[in-house]
Formats: sequence, structure tokens, C-alpha cells
Amino acid sequence: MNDTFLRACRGEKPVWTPVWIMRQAGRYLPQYQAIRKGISFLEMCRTPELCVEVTLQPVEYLGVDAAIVFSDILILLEQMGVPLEFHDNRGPVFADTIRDTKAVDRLRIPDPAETMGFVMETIRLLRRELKVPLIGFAGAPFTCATYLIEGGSSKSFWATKKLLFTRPGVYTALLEKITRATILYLKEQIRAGAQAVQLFDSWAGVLGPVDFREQALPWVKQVVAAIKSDDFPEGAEIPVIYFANNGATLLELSASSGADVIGIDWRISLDEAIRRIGDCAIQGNLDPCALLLPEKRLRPRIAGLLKAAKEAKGHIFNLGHGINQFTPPEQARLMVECVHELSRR
Ligand code: 1CP
Repeated sequence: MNDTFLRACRGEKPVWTPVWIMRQAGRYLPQYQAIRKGISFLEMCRTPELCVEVTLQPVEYLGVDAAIVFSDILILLEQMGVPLEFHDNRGPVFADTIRDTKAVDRLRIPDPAETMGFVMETIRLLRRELKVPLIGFAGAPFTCATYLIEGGSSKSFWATKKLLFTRPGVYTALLEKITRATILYLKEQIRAGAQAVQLFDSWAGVLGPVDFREQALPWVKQVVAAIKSDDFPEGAEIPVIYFANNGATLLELSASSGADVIGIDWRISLDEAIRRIGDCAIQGNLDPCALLLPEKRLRPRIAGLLKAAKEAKGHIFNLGHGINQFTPPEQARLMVECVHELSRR
């Protein structure tokens, strides 16, 4: 069992720096494309055997030190009662937008074992196969809320901010409901065998520090506290990773979430981020596009990050956001090799 990832999450310095890649299972891999050709993305997410297969693909091909269960942050929201479709060019589209009290009241808090048994089954099957730790995940409450309020992806987040600023009662009721559903969902993933969990706050960076502190962070704190609570002994050993994309101005606040590990994007230097997150371990932060560098320039980049990370309480190497779908897979593999070779103690 390769437990370098879990050790680094706990602030230890394992024999090499563990590395995994956000969105490591996905469209940049021809092996993934081959399976995805015959089936829709959502159908794939609901089929444990296929989820297992694509989760394992990057573990085998890249040699990463952790696996992340193949699913999507939007699966939970669909189970809360809003039908979801994925359109190949338009991205995710929800059948409804949640912008008033009635709509919030209609949302369900699903029993995850019952409604998302396919995720739990994927986790159980994976744990039999894997020799590296398995990461479960969910969207952070604010990011989830943006999808429900906007009815899909957004660029300006106008509807989200309008609700937040003009109807705070509705906004709060929605976030409260999403938070309760997220806690149940993550706890069930941990019961099924997830050995760490990551909260993806992909859109937190659209908020200024004051609104982040008041409108997004408290819900993250609730999720982290619930996993680490005395009433949930299974959670005691489970590292929580919090990743706020575009969050360089929010680092001190993010570090106060209670998470063990703070994920950082590439827009800030690792040294500065380490100084600002205090006692947490750190995950990141190569620019996903830097994977296009030729080897003789990629290596020193990686070496530079590993050197900066010597000051960290614990370091998990990763990209600063998900891998781009047009990345040559052999470049991702080269990155993993370089991290292992250059960090070996
Ligand atoms: O094959 C396809 O066409 C689907 C592409 C795809 C994949 C491979 C989507 C659609 N989701 C996923 C898997 C996925 N999503 C994983 C597991 C795979 C892995 O990491 O190896 C994870 C952890 C996610 C998380 C996720 N989904 C996030 C948070 C991370 C991030 O990138 O910021 C978000 C925002 C989503 C929503 C989502 N899923 C897919 C799309 C097109 C979108 C919308 C993104 C947007 O609004 O811009």
C-alpha cells in the first residue's frame, strides 16, 4: 500500500512527494474517450463498473499516488430534485433555477445510500483494487449553489449575486439545505471507503473577501466540522482538502475552514501561499498549461515547486486546477515521473 498521499495530508514528509492531478480521469486520456464514445457522461456516472475502470486508468497510466472516485459534483444536486442534462457544447443544464423560497422548499435532502448507491458501490469496488488511497469529493456549498441558482454554468454569476445581495433569506435557506445534503453525502462516501475527501469550491474566487467570509466560508466550516465531529468516529482519520479556485486573496480565510489541506491554484507562488496558510498542508500548484513545456523546461519548474514546498507542513503535488482536455497524456506522465524522481528523499 502506497500511503504517501495520506502521510502528506497529515503533515508528514513521506519518502517522496505524492502527486495526483485534478480531473485525472477524463477526456485527455484516449482510454477514457474509448469508453465515453458509447455512453453519455451521466449514464457513465451511474454505472459503477465503468466508473471503476476510468478511475483506475490514470492510476495505471500515470502512476499517481492517489485515485479520485469518478463522478461529478453535480450528481448530488440532481438527486436534490433538479433534473440535469449535459450538452456537449453548452455544458451542464438544470431543468429549473432555484431562486425563491418555494423552489428551495421543493429541494430534497437525499439519503445518499439509497439515491447515490452507484457512487458508494464504485467506492467499495475501487477499494478492493487500489494500492493507493481513494479520494471522495463534493462541491463546496457555494459552488453547488451557483449551479442551482444559475441553472448551469455561468460567467458573471449575476443571478447568484443578485440572490445573495437582494434576497439573503432565500440564499441562506438554499445554502443550509445544500450543506446538510453535502454532509450526508460525504459521510456516506467515507463509510463506503473514501480515505480522504476534497471540497471543490471552483467559483469561490468570484466573491470578495467580505462576502466569501460571510456567505461561503461558514458552510465550508460546517461541512468540515461535521466530518470531524465526535458523533462520526469514522471521520477522525479522514483528511479534508479544501480547494478554492482563484482563491489567492482568500487564503487566510480558507485556512480557517478547519481543513487539513489547502489546495491552491497557480496564480500565487507556493512560498507565499505556504506563509499564508499557517498550519495546514498544501496541495498544488503547477499551471495546467505548463504541462506543454518541453522536458528540459518542465523539470526545473517542478524542481522549483518542490524546493519551495520544503517549508510546507506537508505537500501534495498537483496542478493548480483540472488538467486541460487537450493535454498530451505523456506530458502528464512525465510530470508524475519528475515529481517522484526529484523529490525522493
Ligand atoms: O466526458 C465528458 O464530456 C465529461 C467531462 C467531465 C468529467 C470527466 C465532467 C463534466 N465532469 C467530469 C468528472 C469530474 N468532475 C471529476 C472526477 C474525475 C477526476 O477528477 O478524475 C471531478 C472531481 C469533477 C468535479 C467538477 N465537476 C467540478 C469541480 C472541479 C473543477 O474543475 O473546478 C466542477 C465545477 C464540475 C462541473 C462540471 N462537470 C463537467 C462539466 C462540463 C462541468 C461544468 C464546468 C463549468 O461550469 O464550467
